[in-house]
Amino acid sequence: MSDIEQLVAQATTEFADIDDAAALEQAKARYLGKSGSVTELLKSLGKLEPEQRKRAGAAINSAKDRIEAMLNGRREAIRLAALEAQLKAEALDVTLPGRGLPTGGLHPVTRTLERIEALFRSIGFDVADGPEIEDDFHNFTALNTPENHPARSMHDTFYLQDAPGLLLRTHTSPIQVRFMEMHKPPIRVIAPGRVYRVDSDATHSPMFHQVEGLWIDEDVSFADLKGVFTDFLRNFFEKPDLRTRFRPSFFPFTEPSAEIDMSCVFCDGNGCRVCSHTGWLEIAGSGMVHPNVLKAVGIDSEKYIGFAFGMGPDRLTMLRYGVNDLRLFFDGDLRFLSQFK
Ligand code: 2U9
Repeated sequence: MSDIEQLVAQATTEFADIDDAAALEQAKARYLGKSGSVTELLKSLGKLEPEQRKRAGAAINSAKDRIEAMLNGRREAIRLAALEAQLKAEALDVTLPGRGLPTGGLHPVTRTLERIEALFRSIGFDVADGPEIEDDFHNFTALNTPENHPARSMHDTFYLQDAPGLLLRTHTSPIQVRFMEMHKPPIRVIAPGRVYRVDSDATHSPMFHQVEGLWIDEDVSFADLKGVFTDFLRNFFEKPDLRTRFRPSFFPFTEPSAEIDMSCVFCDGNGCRVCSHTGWLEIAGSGMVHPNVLKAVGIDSEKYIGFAFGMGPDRLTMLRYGVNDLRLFFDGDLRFLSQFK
């Protein structure tokens, strides 16, 4: 075998053993590089006779072409092997179940608040809000609550230590006081929001929610209160046969005042554990707005009259979903809360 053919045979075995791209390029340099064996052979052609040079040149060029072809073949094989290895390493099992997108949900009390707002909006009420830090006037004085009233004591109300006269609102009534200061009758508004009292046990939380409502006009009567509130409860609980009863009561800001009971939504009034076998559940307070309250906000109490009511959406949520501990709503335990998604 000629030197040239020997070189081709040598390259063939050498290339076949290489399975690394960088090593292959180094091997290439040994044959085709500036001082590679094939290049050296080409350089030596100059020393030959023209006839010989022609034959040897053709043979070397053919060897060079074959070595290049082998190189290209090997390069492609190495590239494919690397790709294969990568695909194997990064293999995806498309039959695995997806991880899923975690979805959030509204807090059950928020759902109740939105439901109450939608129902009252549908009969023409505005929805108002206001500050949770209130002053003495809007939380108590304007609401006909005298200086010596027990609701004002440190025992019942959170006062701000460094801001005399400021406190955490104990009801959402100050929202309506502010609304009346800014609007002329007719006024139809509900006031949902967080309120605060010094109180904490299984049925009381220092923070809880209220929704109060107010309708002021020239000829609003107690009959309107009964109609509006009974209709609201029937829609809220989706029970067209739900009944209400109004029991005389006392609040400083209404006169006359009444507690509102509704027929028990668990036994339809027949008596069960939830309603202590009475058939009735206490659900709200209400009354005709006291003339002193209208005077405090500059509304003519001779010309205008209205009703007000107040209810606890936390309790409404417990009754709607059958939850028996108020604290579950405020503990932030997702095992409980995610059931309401
Ligand atoms: C203005 C005038 C009068 C709102 C009223 C009640 C009766 C009441 C509580 C019951 C338990 C709310 O859920 S609760 O904490 N509310 O009993 N609230 S009348 O009367 C108003 C409000 C605003 C200007």
